[in-house]
Amino acid sequence: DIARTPASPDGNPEMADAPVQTPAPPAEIFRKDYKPFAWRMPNTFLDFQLGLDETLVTATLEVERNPVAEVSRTIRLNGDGLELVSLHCDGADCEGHTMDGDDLVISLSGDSHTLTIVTRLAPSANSQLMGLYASNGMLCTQCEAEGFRRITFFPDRPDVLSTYTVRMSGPKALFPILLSNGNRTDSGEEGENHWAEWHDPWPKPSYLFALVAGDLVARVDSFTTMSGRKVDLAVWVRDEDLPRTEHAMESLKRAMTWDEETFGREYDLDCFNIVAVSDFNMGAMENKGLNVFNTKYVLADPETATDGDYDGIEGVIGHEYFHNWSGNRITCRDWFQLSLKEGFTVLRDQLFSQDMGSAPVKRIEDVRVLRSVQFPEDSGPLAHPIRPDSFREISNFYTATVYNKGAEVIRMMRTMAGPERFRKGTDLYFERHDGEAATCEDFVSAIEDGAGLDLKQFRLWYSQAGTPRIKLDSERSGDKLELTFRQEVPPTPGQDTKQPMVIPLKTALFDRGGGEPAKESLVVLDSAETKVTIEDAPENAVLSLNRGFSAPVRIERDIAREDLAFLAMHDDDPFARYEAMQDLVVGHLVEAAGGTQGDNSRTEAEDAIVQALGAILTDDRLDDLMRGELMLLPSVTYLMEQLLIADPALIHAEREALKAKLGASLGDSFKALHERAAAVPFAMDAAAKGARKVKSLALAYCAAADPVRASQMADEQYDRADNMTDRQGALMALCGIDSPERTARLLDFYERYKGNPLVIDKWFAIQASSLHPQVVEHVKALADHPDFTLKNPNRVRSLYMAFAGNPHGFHAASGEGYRMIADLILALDPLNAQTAARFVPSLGRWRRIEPKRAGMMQAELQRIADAPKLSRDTYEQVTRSLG
Ligand code: 0A1
Ligand code: ZN
Repeated sequence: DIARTPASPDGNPEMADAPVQTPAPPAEIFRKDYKPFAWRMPNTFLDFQLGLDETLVTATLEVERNPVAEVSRTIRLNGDGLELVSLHCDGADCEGHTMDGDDLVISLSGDSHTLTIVTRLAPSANSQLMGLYASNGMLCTQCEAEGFRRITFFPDRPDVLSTYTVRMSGPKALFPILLSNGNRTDSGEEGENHWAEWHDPWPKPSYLFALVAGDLVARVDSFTTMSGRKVDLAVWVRDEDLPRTEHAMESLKRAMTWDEETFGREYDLDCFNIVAVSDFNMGAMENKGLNVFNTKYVLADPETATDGDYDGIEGVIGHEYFHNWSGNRITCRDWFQLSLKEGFTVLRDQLFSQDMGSAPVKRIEDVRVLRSVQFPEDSGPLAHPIRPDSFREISNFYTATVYNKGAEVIRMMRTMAGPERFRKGTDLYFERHDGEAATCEDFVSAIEDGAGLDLKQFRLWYSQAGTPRIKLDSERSGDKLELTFRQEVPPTPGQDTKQPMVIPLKTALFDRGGGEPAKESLVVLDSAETKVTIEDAPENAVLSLNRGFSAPVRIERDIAREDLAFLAMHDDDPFARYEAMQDLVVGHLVEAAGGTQGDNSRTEAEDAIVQALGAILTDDRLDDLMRGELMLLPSVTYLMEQLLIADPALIHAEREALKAKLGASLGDSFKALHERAAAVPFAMDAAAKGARKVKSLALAYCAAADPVRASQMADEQYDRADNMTDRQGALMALCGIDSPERTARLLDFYERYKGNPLVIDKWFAIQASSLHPQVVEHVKALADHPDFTLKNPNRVRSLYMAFAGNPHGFHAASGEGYRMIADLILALDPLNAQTAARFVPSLGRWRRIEPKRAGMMQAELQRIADAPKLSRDTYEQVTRSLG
């Protein structure tokens, strides 16, 4: 049984009063221990008597023996801090039942029974935002991964599928809108109260259950599917937010069309509802027919949302919608298979966004996220395979590895098969496993059979953690170029030795003499050492490698600076061009921060970068969206990843110095670019979005070189702004400069947007991520601001995630940054364990940081570990991080 022993106290009101004991460490659960559940749950009826302070839930569960599981005389129903009001079995008092921790274990003698369970919930007191909770006067649920057990006793595991019928009733004045999964089948009024009944015809696991009740209004629309069925669409928000829902609705319709055209997937209910809530632990949730979203991924208008926000909304709306097939119609057998739905759905949302906008730019953005978030995870104490082997708290495994590396792994299959054969593979997967709770192995086999690939060795990507390193040596003999690729997968916690992986690398050879580039070819590495010979290689051949980032690996090779500069200017693969530019900068900064660079070499490196960037600024073959990518310097996190032991202050200082040098050397070009971009009127097309992107980047370079003059430019950009992208860009530049304008503009921004929580989040985040010398003091003061609260995850993240990602604040030499994050974790843990635990990884990087800071980080982790009462979430992350 994969159900496990109960949670440590997590702030549930019922548990808060329990006597304080030293809790046993939470149990570790293993993938290998999976066993099917002994019972089936064909039909589930839920009746909710809704109230903000108290909700009564009557669950009527049909249970019958599962013929393919071991026979059991009991049924274990998971609970988490539940108050049991009554329990009946087949209409009579149920005698044979016990509590095992939070779980309810009931003796059952026959082959099928009906259990009736009444539980009492306190939604307003639910600060964990899991199960049923109150947000802004409305009620909503979050059940993935194990939140349904906070609503009623149930086999809360994804392989138990049931057909749900939900009735809910409550005061009409408080909850005029009543929503659940599937289609509404009936409704009525009873005095002050009203009720609605919903039926979801598709059997689903409990984590996809949802209910929403509140005073909401909808933007409605409709979509006709490819087989001609009409689907009613609605985006539900609070009244004042209605004008900001157009983009979400348009994104939804685009996603529905795209999934039909690209994956042949059609929607399967009569309605599709999206609800925006302001208190939410994650981005959004794919509950069947009733997606619940963080307001951040729904609400947008040009005045309050940036271009990045617009893209985020399109991507997340797509992601949740695509889950209807990759996640809901085919779900996961157990939580170890999470990447089955998440890796595949991330790939689907990435391809969707690629098709909706600039494909190369989207690819570059996705790789940037992977390398700055997932690569550090893969090289640190929390490294795990995309299909983990064990966990204590599943919420901790909603990671960049499971999501983003998971997507890369499936993308590699697609690269090896080509899009048409890949589609045959996914068609077979959907056909074979529709209606099932499947495994990653099922997915790989379907792709293997449908696409005609041999993925035997490729499966290692599911079991081995760590980012493979490829070392390339090349040797010329006559006209031939001999390439030797050596691969190595570094050891990770619990995995000391690794086997060679299958690594598809797209390559092309360029002739620096000006000849045509050779046709792109795919080199597939599958052994520790692979040799490739290129015949008739031109004298000045330059190899372009891992084009489009065809494999999520690190490449190490000796390549001349001139060759990189050549690729940065001429490679016809946009990603490779970006990569060459990054490598040029990384090479210099790593040497500079490592102290291994002489003066001459520094000047030469800087000159090469100035020259390459100068060419990029004026290259009229580039569109501005792409130009913006090429202008970005690698992040400090990414740079730190390149060093075994990093000094964050040194890296940050060198990066800022380079920015200033570039700003000074190319000052005129930056100003000209800024001027040209400022003249482009506001629109949502690629050209205008590109102009806004390069505008704020040019401003940032100018600010690094000449803060006083740039202050004026920023001031002007701020004043002229008719959209949030420009206004935020200007404020970010101003925020790093110690000047009177800074204070005035921050005040202006606050006054302008004080009624809009999402924009006030930006106000906090801009200050917490600023380059200002006093950023630590600023963040401390902001924590005492009347608008700051630990109760809203968006607000917490806007201040503290931004700060934890600000190298210059977080890694302050005094250790104050570390202390602040540890204090936050301790304060937040009892309120919202999931969100608290997400701050641990930033401290967990200590082994890769210079000794003085490492000691302070480790001490803060230890201080958290020593706290008397930690949630399972934080306990697991802290103990793994201390290792
Ligand atoms: N399945 C969702 C992510 C998600 C997971 C857990 C949550 O609980 C707070 C919420 C959302 C997705 O991939 O979008
Ligand atoms: Zn997802």
